[in-house]
Amino acid sequence: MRKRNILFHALIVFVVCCMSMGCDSGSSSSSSGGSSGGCDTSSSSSGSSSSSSSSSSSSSGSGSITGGTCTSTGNVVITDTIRVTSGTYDGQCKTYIPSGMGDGGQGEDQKPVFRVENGATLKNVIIGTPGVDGIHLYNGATLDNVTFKDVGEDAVTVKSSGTYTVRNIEGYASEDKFFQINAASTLNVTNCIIHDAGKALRQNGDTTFKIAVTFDRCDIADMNEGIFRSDSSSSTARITNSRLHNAGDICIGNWASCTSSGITYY
Ligand code: ADA
Ligand code: CA
Ligand code: CA
Repeated sequence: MRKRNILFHALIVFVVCCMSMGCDSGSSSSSSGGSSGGCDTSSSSSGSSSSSSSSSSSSSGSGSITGGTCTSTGNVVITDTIRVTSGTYDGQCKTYIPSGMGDGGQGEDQKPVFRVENGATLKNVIIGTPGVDGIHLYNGATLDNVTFKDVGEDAVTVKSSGTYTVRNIEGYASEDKFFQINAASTLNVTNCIIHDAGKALRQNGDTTFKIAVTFDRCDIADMNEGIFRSDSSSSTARITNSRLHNAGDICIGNWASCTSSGITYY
């Protein structure tokens, strides 16, 4: 969140909270296979047909860069982290708006909107304002078709070791980091749009564990610093088939290797 917008966003959240009285989706209990977003006030929105856009096929197999493809199907105000512990959680393109979970600034004590773990998948969600601490990932996970309207402290954090797949993702207005990597891990990102941030990815400062990161088909613009930053001489990063605009340095700090191919500039 850009600082000048904080008061405006606080007002908007207050109004949204008032408008959504009676729509209590704030459970912190775990959600698992086959579940879908709560606070469904539309009688026509059962099942996957309510998603305004499916992530399953639109961009696979093509060279296009679309990022997230949801158009919001409604707001869900949440008051605690939603845990996805197995299977697939389909947010049906609803906009998840945190309340009482942080202000979306640079404080490190904010809650994530979602926690996805143990190989589970989160798909078809829009993260509203404030973006708080985004989405936390543990023990391997997949994100598919996620839009961050206004990134908070950061967008996606890898919290423990594993292999992570992120596809069809986009986010805006990150004051500092988009991806934050806090454990030895493999992260493969395809079809991303990251605009207006400090850096697209940061391995946690002063850590020397190994991460292996790939970005393919990404559109990255307006980074204050650059794309990949690490202090670990054992980590690797590669970006391919992507378009950059005012994106700073591709590689910052220490890496075992940090490479690119198929890059265009606009
Ligand atoms: C900063 C902070 C870390 C951790 C990280 C994060 O790098 O120094 O302790 O909180 O942010 O996960 O956001
Ligand atoms: Ca941080
Ligand atoms: Ca964080």
